[in-house]
Amino acid sequence: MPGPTADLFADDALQQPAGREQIGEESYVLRGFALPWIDRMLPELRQVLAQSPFRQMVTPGGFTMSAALSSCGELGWTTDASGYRYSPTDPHSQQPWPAMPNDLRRLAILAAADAGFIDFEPDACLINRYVPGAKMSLHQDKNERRYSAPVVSVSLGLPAIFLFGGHTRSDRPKKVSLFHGDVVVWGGVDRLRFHGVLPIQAGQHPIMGPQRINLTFRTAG
Ligand code: MD3
Ligand code: FE
Repeated sequence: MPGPTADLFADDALQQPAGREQIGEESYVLRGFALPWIDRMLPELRQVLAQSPFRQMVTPGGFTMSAALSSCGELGWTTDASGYRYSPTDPHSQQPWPAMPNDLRRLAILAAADAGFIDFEPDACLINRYVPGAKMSLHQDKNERRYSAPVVSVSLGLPAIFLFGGHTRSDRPKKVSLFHGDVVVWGGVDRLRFHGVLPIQAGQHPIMGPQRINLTFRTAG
């Protein structure tokens, strides 16, 4: 019989706290990580959206994106006929984007650290809103100046099936279900993998209603 110092941590499964799932070499789903933060996040999110409301953007190819977007932080992401880019101002108001609220920033930094990325300094938070039927086609995120920082995403509301592809568009993506309160951290060798979101299924979330909101924190500048 093992003694009192039996090797509790010999089992690999015990090395990772329950709720952390590795989905790539340097990517992790932190199940429910944001749940204790929801009550602080939602009023902050509401304030950001009062200043920079969701809008549907048009890609350089002339397609209207089905997800509606906003941003907060020093930089926000926009797209129009002339291309994709980060900008310090909201093109609608021509004012700076709303500041990144404190709790949102702290949550992103703690999640990054939990996945092993210490000293994450996000300067941009993109906010995507999906109504049922909205999706995001496979793409890479390449507008950030450096790829050394991870991307942290927080899922709120209706569930989504996230597509986690490879380094070429034709690599068959893995499907990962994401639920309200889940946080995902992507970094290192996974940072430039293709990814997307399948069309959101109709439904009602008890807190968020008939929508999914995704926040992605990045170091863009
Ligand atoms: C993996 N958003 O805003 S979050 C995006 O659920 C975007 O709204 C999706 O893709 C959403 O660009 C997915 C996850 C995400 C974001 C950036 C990544 C995953 C990533 C960058 C590299 C690898
Ligand atoms: Fe993306």
